[in-house]
Amino acid sequence: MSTEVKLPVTGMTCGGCESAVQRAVGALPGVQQVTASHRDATVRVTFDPVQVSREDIERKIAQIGYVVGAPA
Ligand SMILES: [Cu+2]
Repeated sequence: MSTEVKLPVTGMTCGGCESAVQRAVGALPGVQQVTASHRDATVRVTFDPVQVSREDIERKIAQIGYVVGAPA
């Protein structure tokens, strides 16, 4: 079982930020693939919704200092 979401994420400014997000979200159980883009301000995540929720993923991104949601 897998589903994909594309989250708007503000605050990533370089490849290092992308790596940090990919590492943190990728470490969650049930996350299969993470692609972060600071240019597009998006994080695309493929995950098993039985093991992890979109809210869990959003919480993890916020924990490491980025803002989930479009810029104001
Ligand atoms: Cu950066």
